[in-house]
Amino acid sequence: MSRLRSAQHLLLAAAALASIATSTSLHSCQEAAPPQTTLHGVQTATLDVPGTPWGIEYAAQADRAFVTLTGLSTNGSVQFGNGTLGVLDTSLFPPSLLHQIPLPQAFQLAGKGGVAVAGIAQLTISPDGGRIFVAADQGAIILDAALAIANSSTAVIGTLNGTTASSSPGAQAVQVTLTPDSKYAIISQEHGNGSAANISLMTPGNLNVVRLDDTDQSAGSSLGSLDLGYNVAGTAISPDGRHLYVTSERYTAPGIRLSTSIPCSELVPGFFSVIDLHELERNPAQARHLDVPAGYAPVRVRLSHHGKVIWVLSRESNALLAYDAAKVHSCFSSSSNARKNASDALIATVQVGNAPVDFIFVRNETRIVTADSDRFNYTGSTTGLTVVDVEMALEGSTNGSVHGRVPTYEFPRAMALSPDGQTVLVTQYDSGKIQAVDVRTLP
Ligand SMILES: *[C@@H]1O[C@H](CO)[C@@H](O)[C@H](O)[C@H]1NC(C)=O
Ligand SMILES: *[C@@H]1O[C@H](CO)[C@@H](O)[C@H](O)[C@H]1NC(C)=O
Ligand SMILES: *[C@@H]1O[C@H](CO)[C@@H](O)[C@H](O)[C@H]1NC(C)=O
Ligand SMILES: *[C@@H]1O[C@H](CO)[C@@H](O)[C@H](O)[C@H]1NC(C)=O
Ligand SMILES: *[C@@H]1O[C@H](CO)[C@@H](O)[C@H](O)[C@H]1NC(C)=O
Ligand SMILES: *[C@@H]1O[C@H](CO)[C@@H](O)[C@H](O)[C@H]1NC(C)=O
Ligand SMILES: *[C@@H]1O[C@H](CO)[C@@H](O)[C@H](O)[C@H]1NC(C)=O
Ligand SMILES: *[C@@H]1O[C@H](CO)[C@@H](O)[C@H](O)[C@H]1NC(C)=O
Ligand SMILES: *[C@@H]1O[C@H](CO)[C@@H](O)[C@H](O)[C@H]1NC(C)=O
Ligand SMILES: CC(=O)N[C@H]1CO[C@H](CO)[C@@H](O)[C@@H]1O
Repeated sequence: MSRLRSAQHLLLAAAALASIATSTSLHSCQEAAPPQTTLHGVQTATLDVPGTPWGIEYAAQADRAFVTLTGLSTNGSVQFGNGTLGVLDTSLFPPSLLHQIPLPQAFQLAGKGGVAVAGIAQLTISPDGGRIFVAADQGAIILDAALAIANSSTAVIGTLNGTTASSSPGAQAVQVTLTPDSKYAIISQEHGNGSAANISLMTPGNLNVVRLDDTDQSAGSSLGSLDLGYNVAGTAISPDGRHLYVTSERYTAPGIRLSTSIPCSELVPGFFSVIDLHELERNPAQARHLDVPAGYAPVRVRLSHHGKVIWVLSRESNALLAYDAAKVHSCFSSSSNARKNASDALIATVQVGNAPVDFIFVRNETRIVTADSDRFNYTGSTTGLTVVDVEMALEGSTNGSVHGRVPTYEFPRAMALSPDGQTVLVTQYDSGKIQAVDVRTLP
């Protein structure tokens, strides 16, 4: 039996263990995470880059990757402006920075008109590999991938600006999600159109839906938005293309952690939403099926390749959560009761390191690696990459599911897996570095 097959059997077993797994309190708020075993013998190498690297993705073109270099970090706070798209040569270990494509200044201004701080954020590559969408300000910047690789001065081909004279979908776009047919760009607006700096002015985050032009690769028009919770963050599309999952860090505006001075007792938990993708394309405001509680500050969601497990990473719980997708879906697909309570869909919780903000599947989904940012820097806490054994996690094993921690620099933030599956690149936001990890040397 293949490891993956057996993982599927274990999923069934794990479902039976659900009541045991959910009895753990790991998904409540946690300040510093317990110390982890440091893994020795994992091969890593580091590249210094200018500014604060955030989003990172491998290009469809051989031996190239893209990274957003989002601003300059001075005294621990980021000054947005002069952000670029970096083009990497990944034939080397670590990769090298070939050149930087300047991005439009108008999309990286801070504190515009009393709304949230803004800047460039993560990047997304279109399914055909031809275009790059960089989330920025209240919209996105579109680049031609081949022209960016060629360091062409015409690599930026357009922008998406959801703001009109009468309405604004948001002020802090953090991620662009493209539908599998590339007809729609869904922009996660972390803070909506209110102020991120002033809780009494804060509005819920949302998904702003943009219909991309069929013939003009550089244009699109906003269809509308779906309001969600506060600090809308990660998204994932189901393998069958029917659902979009998206995390909201909190149910209410207050209850956000901005520093260690805000204790767990003042935080509010968050959730992930299940959204009907086809309805989102027609009538965004009506597309939300269900919200599922997901610990404190859930920031990332990703699906197993078969779509049966929904994995969620909760930053203020220091936890990786696994949900049985069929159970989640049964809560809104049952004809008798449109919205049942999905809390029994949680099948595993894994204790990871401090303030995890991204995760990635490696080794054919037998391992998950989390980027533990430690962004609030508790006394005695540390950054790192936690290596999780997926089978053990789904089996409900508390002790066996974590192999240990790979040391990193400051604020590991986003990760990408090379097409050959052998290298993970991790941006280190506060250190101006990209760390390369040799996947073959992980336990
Ligand atoms: C952007 O670069 C210009 C020219 O080097 C510099 O004057 C300006 O201060 C920079 N802005 C930011 C926000 O870094
Ligand atoms: C990339 O293009 C810019 C602007 O034309 C130029 O200044 C820079 O030297 C180029 N970089 C490389 C590595 O050719
Ligand atoms: C987006 O459009 C609005 C309204 O036309 C305009 O005020 C704003 O400056 C635009 N944003 C950017 C970054 O171009
Ligand atoms: C801001 O967003 C809210 C929804 O969160 C919406 O009701 C309001 O109309 C928006 N304001 C503008 C100016 O677009
Ligand atoms: C936040 O916004 C409210 C409502 O406009 C205002 O009264 C208050 O002074 C603002 N607080 C800060 C710190 O700007
Ligand atoms: C869902 O069920 C759980 C456990 O049965 C309960 O603690 C929770 O309050 C319920 N949530 C809602 C929204 O009814
Ligand atoms: C990964 O898993 C898939 C699905 O079970 C399987 O077809 C494939 O052979 C596996 N690949 C490797 C390298 O193990
Ligand atoms: C984290 O806190 C320690 C003291 O507890 C301090 O020495 C260190 O510089 C801090 N790191 C960051 C990135 O703020
Ligand atoms: C997990 O490990 C701890 C410390 O080694 C031990 O005390 C505990 O009994 C173990 N728990 C299980 C379920 O094996
Ligand atoms: C906390 C702090 O000192 N922030 C400062 C960092 O530097 C920028 C730019 O010089 C200032 O604007 C901040 O006030």
